[in-house]
Amino acid sequence: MKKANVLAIALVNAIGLATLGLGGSAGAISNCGSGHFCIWDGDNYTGGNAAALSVPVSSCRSIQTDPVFGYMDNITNSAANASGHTIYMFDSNNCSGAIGYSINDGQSIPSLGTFSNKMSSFMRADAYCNLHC
Ligand SMILES: [Ca+2]
Repeated sequence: MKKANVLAIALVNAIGLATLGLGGSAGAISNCGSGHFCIWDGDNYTGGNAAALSVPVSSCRSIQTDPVFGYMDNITNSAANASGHTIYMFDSNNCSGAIGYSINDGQSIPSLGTFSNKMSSFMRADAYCNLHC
């Protein structure tokens, strides 16, 4: 299972935007594979950079230090959540500091507004609350 996830991530990265699809806002969540948290550097699920990320069960995932997806640090402007869980996004690395944005499962956000170009890490809300709430 873990190897399959890693392979899927590698393929998405290699194929890039074609895999995520850029068919406009209507396709945002349908183009984000089940179990993934998808981010784009442009508003409305567009732009030259995107990623479909696996979501750790209980730990923070830092974009800033990610060997594969480090290019997405501080450039995310839109997001879709097909992970099956509410996700909290953070401006800081390691999910430290204030929660910058919350996105529910099945939700697509065409513009992160004041949180645009800030996301550096993310975490499942339930896992975060197990530690901090
Ligand atoms: Ca940041």
